[in-house]
Amino acid sequence: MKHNKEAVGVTRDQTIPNQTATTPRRGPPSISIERLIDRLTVLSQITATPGEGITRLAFSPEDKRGRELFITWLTSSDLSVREDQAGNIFGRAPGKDPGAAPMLLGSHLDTVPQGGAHDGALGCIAALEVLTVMSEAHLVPACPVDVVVWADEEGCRFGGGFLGSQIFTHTFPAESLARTDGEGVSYADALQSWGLDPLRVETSGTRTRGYLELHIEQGPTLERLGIPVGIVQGIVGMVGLELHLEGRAGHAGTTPMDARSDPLLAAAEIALACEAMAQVAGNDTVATVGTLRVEPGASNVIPGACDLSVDIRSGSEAGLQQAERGIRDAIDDVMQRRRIRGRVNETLRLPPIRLAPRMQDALSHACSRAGVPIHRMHSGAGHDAMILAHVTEAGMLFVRCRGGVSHNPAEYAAPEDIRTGTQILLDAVIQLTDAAPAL
Ligand code: HGY
Ligand code: MN
Ligand code: MN
Repeated sequence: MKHNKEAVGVTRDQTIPNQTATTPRRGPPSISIERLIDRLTVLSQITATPGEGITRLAFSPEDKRGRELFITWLTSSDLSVREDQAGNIFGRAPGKDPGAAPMLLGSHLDTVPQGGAHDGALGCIAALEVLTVMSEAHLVPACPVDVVVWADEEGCRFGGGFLGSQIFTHTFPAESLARTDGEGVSYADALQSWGLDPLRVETSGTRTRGYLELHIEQGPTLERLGIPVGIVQGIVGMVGLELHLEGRAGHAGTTPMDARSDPLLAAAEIALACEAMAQVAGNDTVATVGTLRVEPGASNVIPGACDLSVDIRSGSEAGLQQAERGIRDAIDDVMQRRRIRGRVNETLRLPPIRLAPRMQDALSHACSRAGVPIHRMHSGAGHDAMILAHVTEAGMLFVRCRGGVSHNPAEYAAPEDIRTGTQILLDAVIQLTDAAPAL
């Protein structure tokens, strides 16, 4: 299937020509944008919600089919494939010294419900394209290079997320394996049903030379600046909470308003408090109630219980703490005033992190050589790179996406931007792995 050539509508004069004249080193070989877009298109057809976006929730049949397809591509590119006990997939090019610490390039294939075709998938397919082109050009890295598919990055099914990369880096809270999805299936059950035992992940996993991830920006900055790619300097910190609120179910018609303990109204006040506390914390602090489940869920029954999620993020630890404190205080106040019982569970706590200067520099040199403006920026989205950053030098390259839209079927990145981003990733990998022509 040929990719559509719909442009993003950015005219050349909007881009900021690169000022730094560097002596052009022979550029990297050319990636195949046709192969990359075809793979992205074929993969996007694996979804639980055809016609309504991409849905491949972690450890679902669709996730399994997407992974199996990707494994056929890894194998057909002569990469040796292995899967660890957390469900992470590694496709390896051995390099000149197969015993050296590997360079990792990756992202994720699981999606949010009714998401887009690029979030995660683009990074995996671009990483594979990089290794494929290096092999076709007989460019041999000094060390092994792994294309990595991290398991359950999104965390939509069990809450939290970053399961695979956290288990790989031994930063996953083991008690989270008991968390269950909407059907009562636990993380541990889901992993076990795939024959996986995350507590047996081998310890050698954290010996790595570095990590790079290409990802759509999922925000409007690059499009607004008219720049195709951005180099990520840092990623926001995140706190995830899950609230279970209990009141008293009752008859919608016969229960006077002043005799009610309605958990849904408590949830409504809490959601508004999240908005207010994020605004008070300012800067780039955000807070979101993304899920709400009401029981028993009938129009003539006052809700007896409800469950809701709270997602808090900030580029600063102080902003994150301030927003979380304000939201927790509001939760306590609302529950007391409305005679609501319940509990607040933490599903995720990740500090804001800075990405490695060495990775940023490799990406910016590659931008220079490609004649592409160098734009350093922060990420409001969480990524596996923020987990890898705890054990190795991690870097990220963003690709412009139309309208900044993501976690939405309308998510889209133009082929020419994908080509630019993948070429820059390729050049950075050649630099970072001292790749040289095969003798
Ligand atoms: O939630 C995030 O920022 C990412 O999409 N997992
Ligand atoms: Mn996502
Ligand atoms: Mn993602």
